[in-house]
Amino acid sequence: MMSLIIVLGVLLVLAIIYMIFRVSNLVSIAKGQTDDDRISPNNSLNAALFIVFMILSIGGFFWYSFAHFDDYNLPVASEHGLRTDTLFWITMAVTVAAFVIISVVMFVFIYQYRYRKDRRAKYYPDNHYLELAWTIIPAIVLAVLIFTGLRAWNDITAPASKEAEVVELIAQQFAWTARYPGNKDGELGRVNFKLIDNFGNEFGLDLTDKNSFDDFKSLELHIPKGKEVLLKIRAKDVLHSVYLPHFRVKMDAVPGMQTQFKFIATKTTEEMRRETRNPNFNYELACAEICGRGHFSMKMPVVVDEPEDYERWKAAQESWLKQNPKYMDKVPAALKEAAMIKAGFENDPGTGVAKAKE
Ligand SMILES: [Cu+2]
Repeated sequence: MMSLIIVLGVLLVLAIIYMIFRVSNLVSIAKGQTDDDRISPNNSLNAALFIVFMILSIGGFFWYSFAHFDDYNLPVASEHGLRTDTLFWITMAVTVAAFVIISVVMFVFIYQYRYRKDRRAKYYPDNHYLELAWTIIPAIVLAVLIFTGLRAWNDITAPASKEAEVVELIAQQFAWTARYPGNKDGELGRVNFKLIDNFGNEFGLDLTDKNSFDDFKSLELHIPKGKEVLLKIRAKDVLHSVYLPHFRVKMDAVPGMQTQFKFIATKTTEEMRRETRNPNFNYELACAEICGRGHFSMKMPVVVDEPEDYERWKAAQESWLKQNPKYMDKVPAALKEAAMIKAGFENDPGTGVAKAKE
């Protein structure tokens, strides 16, 4: 209702402005003024206003870009991030230069060649050299930008090395969950979306696969500094997007399809706290795809540790199976013993039956 009133109000104001314009036009015709008498003064005023607009908008553009530089240019903390940042700023320099030249020429021409009674337009049909120049130069510049960008993209998205630390990120409305391959086998267990249930198996973990026994869940993304990390990304409901701004990582999470991104973090959380002089600094993973009402809150804390601290953190994590011992029922009989060991259960000496350590 309120928005309807606002829309009606705006329409009314526009109608009034139009009526004033119409009336003043009719009055000047009634006074016997010619077209030139009416057009010329307004025309010069408009032309001057274009110059004012040009100065304000280009000045505002540069002022904002410099004054808020730190708000949109976060310190970079990954290896490929340095490369993409360099490419970004080269592209920015070229496009801003073109933007400023074209804008200034456009507004100055509007002012310079505004209507004047005694001026006639010059007939200038074409100039082949000029056309060749403005076709070939941008074509070469764009080709260089695109091919260097493509080469960087191919390197960044190339397959990860065998030694890469694999972490699975699962997106759902409106939270992120990480699954680590575990402390025993270092392999992610098989998953199947049909196995996802409401009682604990949020990953859809397939317990007939022995690699799944030691997998563990984390609500914080821990990664080591200086080591390649491969994120395997999936979504359980709608499109989401993994966005790690400090690492210049962005990759969509697509339902029914695994996507991935590999990168090397170059600064630990501690180092970043010192660099930003902010003792409360924390890396963050944010969802970068409007995925529903709670999209704004869909984020995950990220911790970058020294490799030793990372290994220590990993070793301290409890396997998912140990946290959800009822799923032992789903483990095939032949694998039960292996599952007990890998999941970190201990044998109960009293009964001789293995059971979860509380
Ligand atoms: Cu999301």
